[in-house]
Order: sequence, then structure tokens, then C-alpha cells
Amino acid sequence: MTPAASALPPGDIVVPSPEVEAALATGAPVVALESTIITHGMPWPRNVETALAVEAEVRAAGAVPATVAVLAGRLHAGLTPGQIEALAAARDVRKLSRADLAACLATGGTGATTVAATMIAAHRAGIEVFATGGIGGVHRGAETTFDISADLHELARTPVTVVAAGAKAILDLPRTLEVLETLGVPVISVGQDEFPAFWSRSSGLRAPLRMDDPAAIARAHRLRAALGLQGGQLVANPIPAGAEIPRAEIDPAIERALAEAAARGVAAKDVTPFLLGRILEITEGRSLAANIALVRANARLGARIAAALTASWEG
Ligand code: PSU
Ligand code: MN
Repeated sequence: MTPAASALPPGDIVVPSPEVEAALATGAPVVALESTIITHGMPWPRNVETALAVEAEVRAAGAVPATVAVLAGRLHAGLTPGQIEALAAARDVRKLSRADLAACLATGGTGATTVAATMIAAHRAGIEVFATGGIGGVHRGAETTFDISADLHELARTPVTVVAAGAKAILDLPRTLEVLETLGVPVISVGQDEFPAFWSRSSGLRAPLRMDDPAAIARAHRLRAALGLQGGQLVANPIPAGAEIPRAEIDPAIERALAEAAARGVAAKDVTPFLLGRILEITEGRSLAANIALVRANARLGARIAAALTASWEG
């Protein structure tokens, strides 16, 4: 009897769905998806509809979706529709980042994974590509609050290629790009030179890198590993043109939401969900429609990169 060992779950720490397990065993493309966007990023029932639609996008593009979450102390990569629905409907689900993941497993809790925690789970499971909406970054006013998302540090250390529509425009985008550069994270825009700003295609900032071909992005992923470099890549995919909210229209909503967050003293993990919720109300749902369109587009691109990773080197 070794009490310490018996406290650990049998097998690997990440529990793949049968579909994900089969795909990984045969080298078929798999795309990880996060769950904080379901529990903290969108209201019911659009959250569950979106989660299922995003999975369908991955499948339609020829890859297997692996939505990541902690359910009753087990870290899952690949959920059933019923599990996604239960998570989306649950109240008081924890928001798990690098700091909280093991604690949630240890206490048998249920939690949704952020970009950082989803990258950790994906990597442990052997999944190399992950699609989401927008990563966390340097918050405005970080010079006094020190609020910088753990997502940035995760990109610097965990070798997963993350497809996002840039960083959310509620953040300080120039400083977010500066920190990513300091951490040695490749930031690759797709289809345009500019770094996209989540709801808008334009941020006014040039992305450090541009690659329009998913196969080149896949090769760069492999070459980073071959060079012995830690960490992943951030692929910045602009929101589809027909779905975007131009900056001039979204900026006033962002300013208002930020002022309200400051007035109410919203801090730490609550900042991003609060801002997303208020911007949705202020824009009367337009921000949510844009968010859904961009996540779906990112799922499609993620599937193409995952397919290229499984193809030959020339692929
Ligand atoms: N993208 C979205 N909606 C979200 C998030 C991303 O479209 O809700 C979540 C992600 O899980 C990301 C998190 O990791 O917000 C960032 O939170 P924070 O700023 O507290 O690190
Ligand atoms: Mn934060």
C-alpha cells in the first residue's frame, strides 16, 4: 500500500474521450477547445449552442474536437454533448488556470479551463493545436494592478499552437505584444499584416509575423521543437469581415465597461468575465454574435493546421 500513489488516478492524468483516444492513436488531427469561454465567456443557452457548433466546425474540417474541462476531479480532453450541456448549465463552475488546475483535481471539483490550463491539458494528452476566441493578456492599467494573464506565460513554456482572433480589445494590446516578444512567443497573423483585435480585424498594430499557409504554421511548430525551443505559437486569425464590429463602434462599449469595472473594484479572475458580460449588454448582443463567428472561424483554421501537422513534411 502506497497511500500517496493510490491517491492518484489510474492511467494518465488526462482522460481522453474514446474518439480523441482513437484519433491520437492513429495520428489523426485533433483540435483542443477550452471551456472557460462556455462557462464564463457567454450566457446560457448561446454558450452551449456555440460549444457544440465549434465542435461541428472542427469535425467538418476533418479533425476531432477535444473540449477540455475538469468534471468531478477528472481532467477530460473530449466531452460528450451531455457533458458540455451540464457544464454550460452549471453554476459556480471554477475558472481554472495553471495555478488552480491541480487543486481542483485534488478536491474533486468541477472547473472550466482557460487558455493556459487548456494548453497544459492538451500537451499532456499529446494534442498540438488548440482553437479559442481570444487569449488573455496585459490588462489596461497593469502598471498598477499587475494584472497580466497567465496565458502569456503558458504560451512561453508549453508547446501548443493556439489559434485566436488576437487578444481581446479590452486589453492593452501594445503591451500584450511587448510581453509576448519578451517571452519569445511567435505571434503570427493570418491573411493580413495587422494584429487583429478580437471583435475588429484592425488594431492599428503590426503583427510581428505573418503566415497565410496552415502548412507553414505547422512546419514552424515542428521547427521550434527541433530547435529545442520551449513554448507554443500564437496564431492570430482576424474575425471574418462580415461579422466584425469596427473599432469605432466597439471602443465606446469597451471604455464604458472598463470604467464600470474600475468603479466596482472588479479584480483578478473576475475582470475578463465582467467586461465580456457588460460589453454584450452595451452592444445589445452584437459582441456575442461576433465572438461566436470568430471562434468558429478559429476552429476551422485550427483543424487545417492540425491536419497539416499530421501530413508529410512537404504537406
Ligand atoms: N476568449 C473568449 N472568451 C473568454 C476567454 C477567451 O472569447 O471567456 C477566456 C479564456 O479562457 C482566457 C481567459 O484564457 O478568458 C483569460 O482570463 P484572464 O484575463 O483572467 O487570464
Ligand atoms: Mn488576470
